[in-house]
Amino acid sequence: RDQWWRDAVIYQIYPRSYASSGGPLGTLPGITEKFDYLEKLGVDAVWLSPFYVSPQFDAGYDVADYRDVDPRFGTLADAERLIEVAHAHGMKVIVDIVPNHTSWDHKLFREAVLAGAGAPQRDNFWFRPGRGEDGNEPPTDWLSSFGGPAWSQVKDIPWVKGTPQEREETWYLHLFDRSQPDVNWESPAIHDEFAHTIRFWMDRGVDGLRVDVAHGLAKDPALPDWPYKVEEVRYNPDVSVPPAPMANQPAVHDIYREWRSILDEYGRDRMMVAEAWVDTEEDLARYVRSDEMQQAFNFEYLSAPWRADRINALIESSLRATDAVGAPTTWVLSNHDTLRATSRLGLEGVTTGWCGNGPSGIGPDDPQPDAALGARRARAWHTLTAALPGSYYLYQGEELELPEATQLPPESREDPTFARTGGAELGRDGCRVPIPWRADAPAFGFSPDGESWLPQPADWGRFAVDTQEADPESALAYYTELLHLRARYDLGLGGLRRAPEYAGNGVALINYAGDSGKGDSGKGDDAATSRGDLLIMTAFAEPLPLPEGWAVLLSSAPLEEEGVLPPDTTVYL
Ligand code: GLO
Repeated sequence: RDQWWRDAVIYQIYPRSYASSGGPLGTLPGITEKFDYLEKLGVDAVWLSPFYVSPQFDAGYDVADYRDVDPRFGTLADAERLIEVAHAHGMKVIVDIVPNHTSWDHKLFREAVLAGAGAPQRDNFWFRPGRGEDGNEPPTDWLSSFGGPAWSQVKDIPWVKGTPQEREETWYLHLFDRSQPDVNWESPAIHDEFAHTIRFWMDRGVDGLRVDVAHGLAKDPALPDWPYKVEEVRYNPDVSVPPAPMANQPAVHDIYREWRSILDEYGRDRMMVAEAWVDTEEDLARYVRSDEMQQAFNFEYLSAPWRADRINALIESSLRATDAVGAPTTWVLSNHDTLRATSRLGLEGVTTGWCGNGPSGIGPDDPQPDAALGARRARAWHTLTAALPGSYYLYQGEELELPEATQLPPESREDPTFARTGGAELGRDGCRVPIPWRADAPAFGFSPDGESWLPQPADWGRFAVDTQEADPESALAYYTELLHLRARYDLGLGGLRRAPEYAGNGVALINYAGDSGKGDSGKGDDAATSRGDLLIMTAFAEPLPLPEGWAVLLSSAPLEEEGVLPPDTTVYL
């Protein structure tokens, strides 16, 4: 079907933490074994975080060769086999493309450095002389998203030792780790490198691309000072700063138009989804115009606090912004960069962390989440989300209600954020702990060798897939049913209307399944909403005295007490 992504349930796999066929890191053959599990769960597509050749300073988001598989994860033949098996299970495959920066081990960066100051190869990246009398201050005051300055010196790259460059004072730009030099999209060689990469994976049958740091590729060439962190000023109404010279520059859109025309050569069923941290939903919608990408992650939704009025307003405004450009809305509550939803929702006043403001991790000395509260809220919010029209992203382990690992010892942490901030920011390892598959096996069945690159909490047997498969009341059973209900009623293609008659003092939305575009989403009244420590109550009803589909009710009190539930309604919370 064309435009399969419009209502797809897309499951994010973080390869190093999903399933291993040997050793402490997850592998591609390990993932390939799990497509029966994924099919049973009811996902339509998988998105794989990077598995390309990489020195792994940023868990593979530092790519040394975009067109080959890191031997730690397998071989190119393993990737081809994974794609084939996914397709045989009726699932699409999205791979990650990392076009804002390469690894410092990428051929183009090595060539650029070793060619020496002033060589044309240097135009592929951002090399600049330093400021100050001796040139020993960074060229601008920009900050790395992982902490510290966004510039490092050529002479400090480990492999320049013993070359003429070991005395070179020139700086290079890296918005992330110093091992991740930003590429210069003004350079034709960069366009060629990524066009080649996109064709390479499309030729191997990949159905879509997730574009990392999609807001960042174009920089204001004047490189004006800007001493903030992009992530900290996003969605933060308290911070008012001039526009970022390294984010959301108009020129990024030319790049996506170029890529879209490549994708379209392969037919109308290949897609791109933008990871773009921009200020407004209107800015985000510009990435999904008809000649650019098909989707962009809705991070404002993911960054929302636990308040019915905010969540409800975001549902409306998100639908309005994407409707205006004819794109599907995406709904996402977690990924490999944010605190796991079950934990952050169990702490008052904590939102997503890292990209979406807030702490990047939760450590042993921090206030610990109320696990039961967090899991209940996460389940309620997911249930609401699964009932919305558009595409629904799940991060591995959300279906198991895995919590953030909050007790990781400092020496086990690998996220560069931890090292670059001297431990002041914990980083994202807590949401990346390997999946528990079997309660009674070493490393909970993650690897046949009983190893796991991050320690798994000792009590994770209760979250293990086999434990949950044996329990009809488990989170896994619940999410499986949820995804099947969503599919059965075609909710992803539905339209929304408000149903004040069912709202009590909350908000009720009815999804008119299959009635796409006819709902009056975005035009609803501003009915009073509840706030405070609210419960989101979600009801499915079969039969429900409503037109079709189901009702989603946001309410501050149990539905029974409010007397707003139609008779014969099954309440799943
Ligand atoms: C978010 C990515 C993140 C990477 C970063 C650098 O921005 O998903 O995990 O660390 O982008 O590539």
